[in-house]
Parts: sequence; structure tokens; C-alpha cells
Amino acid sequence: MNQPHAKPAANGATAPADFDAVIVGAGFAGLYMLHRLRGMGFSIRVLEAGSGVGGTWYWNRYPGARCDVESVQYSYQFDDALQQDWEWTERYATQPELLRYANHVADRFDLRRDIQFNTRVKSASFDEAAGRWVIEAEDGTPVTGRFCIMATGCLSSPNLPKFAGLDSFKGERYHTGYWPHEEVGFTGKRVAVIGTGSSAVQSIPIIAEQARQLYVFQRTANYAVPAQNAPLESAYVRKVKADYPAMRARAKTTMTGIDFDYSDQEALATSPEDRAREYERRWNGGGLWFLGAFRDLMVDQEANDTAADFVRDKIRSRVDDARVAELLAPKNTIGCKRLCVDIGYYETFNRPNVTLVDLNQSPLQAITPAGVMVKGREYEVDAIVFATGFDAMTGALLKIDIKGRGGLRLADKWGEGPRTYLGVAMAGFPNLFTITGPGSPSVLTNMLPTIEQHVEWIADAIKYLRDHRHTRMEASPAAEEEWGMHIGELAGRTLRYTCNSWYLGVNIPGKPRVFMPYIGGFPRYIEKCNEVARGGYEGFLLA
Ligand code: N01
Repeated sequence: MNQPHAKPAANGATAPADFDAVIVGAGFAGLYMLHRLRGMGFSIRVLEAGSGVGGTWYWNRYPGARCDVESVQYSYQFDDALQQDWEWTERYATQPELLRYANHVADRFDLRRDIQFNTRVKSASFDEAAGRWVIEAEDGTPVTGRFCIMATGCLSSPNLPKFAGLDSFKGERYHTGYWPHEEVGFTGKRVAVIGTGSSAVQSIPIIAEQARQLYVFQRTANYAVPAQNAPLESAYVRKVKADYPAMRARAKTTMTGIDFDYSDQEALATSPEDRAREYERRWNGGGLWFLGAFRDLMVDQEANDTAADFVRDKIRSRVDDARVAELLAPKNTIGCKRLCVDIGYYETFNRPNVTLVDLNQSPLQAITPAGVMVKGREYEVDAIVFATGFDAMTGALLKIDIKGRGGLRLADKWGEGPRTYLGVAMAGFPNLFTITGPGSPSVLTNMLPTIEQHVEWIADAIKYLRDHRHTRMEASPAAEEEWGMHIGELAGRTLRYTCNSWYLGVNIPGKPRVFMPYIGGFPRYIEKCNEVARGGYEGFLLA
């Protein structure tokens, strides 16, 4: 394919630099996509809003941020030397360690020379006559590419609710998903944390240790299971490294792409004693593994209640004040909202400097110049941490004005919820790919293997086009429609459909209530993608 070049336009101005592919985002998805396409001889430009690589781990620098999938599994597998050389230090890697890893990968594969940092993309439109995507950044410098690949992340568009009086607050204001790069200290301060999702569950114990007084504003109590985090022992690491190919292969056979032992027993067919023993075993083992205890937990409410009751009892045993414990004990379906993994979260509420404020009965009234107002009481604070989550899955894509064939706007196409084929492509948008887009397993799976699977599939598709002298591929409307019906039908069968989670977009006012990720599991999804490729990209129109 061609070399990048900026050629003089007819009017004497310089035409945009043209590439085989333009990738938006330099997180784990964008980095690997760049490496993979470069290896195939393509010219690439990556446009990244941040000043460095790492995506999620570049932005989410809040105290206590770490990945709740085990580090030896939340890591690339495409290069064996990389996975053998890199040494993870803890069972769950911290944000700084993950960011070091992303930087190591960028350096090791010499990726930076094709990444343009500090460049936030504002629009991408398909120029039909030229057969190219024109991608414009906020600074107005466009680039063009035959292919445009959105590696913009699933949880990368922070949600800051429009609380009354938000801008009147005179103190410090932070969002967990958009944390400053400078050191933030809370020592001696009065702090409010709004929200009790994963980001809050991770940051609250650390903030509580620093702050003079911490108020936690909770609308919906969340289930958290203990991480049982620990430093990794070298004998364990050696064992994992020796077993890496088998472990990675096993992971691809599980629903989540994580090498767990998922039980094929049913909770309701198990005696209460055996069930309790199994929950206890998984509780002590730590992490998301807990939900793998029985296969009916996410499809049968009665089964789910057995796990929920177990966790609620654990919460009661960890929190001294019975009233606070009851507020912290969730009432909804466990696993419906994403399960949190905690390090000392519930015990934090036993500290004398931590107060839980219930927003469930009385919503947050306003942010005031001095703090937070609930039920007529003003909680005066020096800093507010908004741990209010993200406009998940579609937010980052829709922030970019994406226009396909005939000027079709993605925002209009997705007016009633995202429509994709395999979560990777869309009818009306030729040569545009979304890595871990809505309609793919993405956030229900371990993000690294799921990213790798998409990157490799996209790279193979582009290679297929080159080998077969095609220049374009586009999802057919019929294939997209069929995929949409399939994912909707699967989603309706799970208990995950029953609560106000970000999976359904319900956390964002006005967002259509559509279950966005593919819930059929990683193996089934991989098989479908492979089948499509084997069939000469079935469901795609090639030209
Ligand atoms: O966001 P969330 P998060 N008034 O949406 C509350 C991943 N992640 O950043 O539940 C009052 O889960 C909201 O309340 P409610 C992980 O996939 C991974 O914590 O809507 N409260 C909720 O408590 C996770 O699921 C790691 O009633 C309001 C909170 O804000 C995802 O990111 C670490 C409100 C938002 O929770 C998002 O997690 C961290 C309002 N108007 C995150 N609006 C890993 O370890 C919202 N809230 C990999």
C-alpha cells in the first residue's frame, strides 16, 4: 500500500497527509492495531487526545485505581517474548504499573513515531469520491485514510451529571475518569465522593486514609467481593509463564475470556450447605471469580438471590454499625450492575471520619459553593470527587461527528440505540471499524484478549481486501439487522437486563435503553467472527 504523503492540492494549499489507515486512540486497542497493521506494510497514523499512551490507564489515575482482572491475564498475548519478559508485581496491577506496561509496549515495538499526541478528533467523514476517511482534530488539521479504526474505548467518556449548582462549587473538583496528572492530596481535607461504583469502591478506602472527613454519597448500593490482592510470588509467576499458551487457550473457552473455573453446577440444584461452602471458597479466593460459582446465577433470580444473600451477610459482618451495613447491603440482583472488587471498602465505613449519605430516598439536591446539599442539609467540603461513571460504549464514538456514505450521521443512525454488525462495523460506514464496539462482548469480557481478537480480525479483513484487490468493505443492512436481533434476543434472557446499569445506558439521561454488549460469551462470538471470515466476510459488501 502507499507511503504517507502530504501533496500540494490544486489550489496550492497542502492536502492532508494520507495514510492507509488512521486509528483513533492509543490505548491498548490502538497500540496493538498500529503494530499489527504496520507489520503488514501499511502506513498508519494514530491520533490520541492524551499526551501519552495507555487510554483508560492514562486517564483513570484516581487513588486506588487498578485492574480487577488478574494482571497475568489482563495483558497482551500476541508476542510471547513480551509476556515472558514483563514482570507483574501484584495479583491485580495498579494503574501506574499498567501505564508503565503500556509505555513499555509502545517503546518495545517502536510505536510512538506513528502516534500524534494531544490530538482530540472531532470529526470523521467518508469522502465517497476519493474512497477515503477524512479525520479532523480539534486543532483543525485533517488527515485522510482508506481505513478508519476507532480504538476509542468503552469507558472513556466520563459522565458528569448536571447537578444543580455544579459550577458554583468553590473547592477542588475531580472526576475519577479524568484525573489530573499532578499529585492530588486530600490530607486534612473534607472530601465528598459521589457515586459507589467500581471507581468509588477502589478510591474510597485510600481517600478515607488521607481525608479529615469523608462523605460518601450513595444512590445505589453495589455488591463488592474482596480482591484478596497480594504481591505475586516468583514461583507462581514462573509457573504461569511456563503455562501461558495453555492458559490463554483455556481463557478463550470461557464466557469472559478469563481463565477461571466456571462451575457447571446449578445453585438451585445444590444443597444450602454445599452452596455456602462454594461461595465461601470463592469469597476467600477473591475477585470476579465469585460469580462463576454456579451457572444459573445470571439467568435465574432465585439462584441469584442465594449469592446475593451470601454477600449481604458478608457486608453485615464487615460493617460495625447495623444501620450503615443495611444501607451498604444492595437490594438488587448481584452481577446485574458490574460486580465490584474491593480492598477494604466496607471496613472503611467503620472509620470515625467516614459518613455514608443515602441518596436513594432523597436525591442530591444541589452542589453549593461550599459543598453538597441533600435533604436540606449542606455537607461542607474542600473537594468533591465525582465517581459518576461513563457514557459507556457509545459515548466516545458519538462525541466524534462521524459521517458515512451520503452524509449519514452515526448519531442519527444510533438514535434509538447502537446498531452494528458484530460490534465491529456498520452499514453505511465503509472501511470504518470499531474495536470492542457495542454489539461485541467487550465489557463483559477480559478487555485485553477481546481487544486482540478484534484487532486480529480487522487486520485479517484488511489483508483479505488487499489480497483480493478490493478497496472497500461495509456491513450489509441485512447482516446488521440480524445481528441486532440476535444480541437483543440473548440479552432478554439474562438477569443483567433487569437493572439500571450502564450496560443498558440507563445512567445517562435520554440515552436509549438498549443492552449494548454481546452477552453470548467469548467462545461463541469468536466462532461467529471466524465463520464470517472463512465465508469470505459473509454479511459484508465488498467492492
Ligand atoms: O462508574 P459506575 P465507575 N446522582 O457507572 C452514581 C469499569 N471500571 O466509574 O448506581 C447520584 O459503575 C451511580 O449511582 P447509580 C467497570 O467496568 C473498572 O465506578 O446509578 N449518583 C454509581 O454509584 C465499571 O463498572 C475498573 O444509582 C449518581 C456511580 O455514580 C465501570 O468502569 C475500575 C448519579 C457510577 O458508577 C464504571 O465504573 C473502575 C447521580 N446523578 C471502573 N449519576 C477495573 O478495575 C451516577 N451516580 C478494571
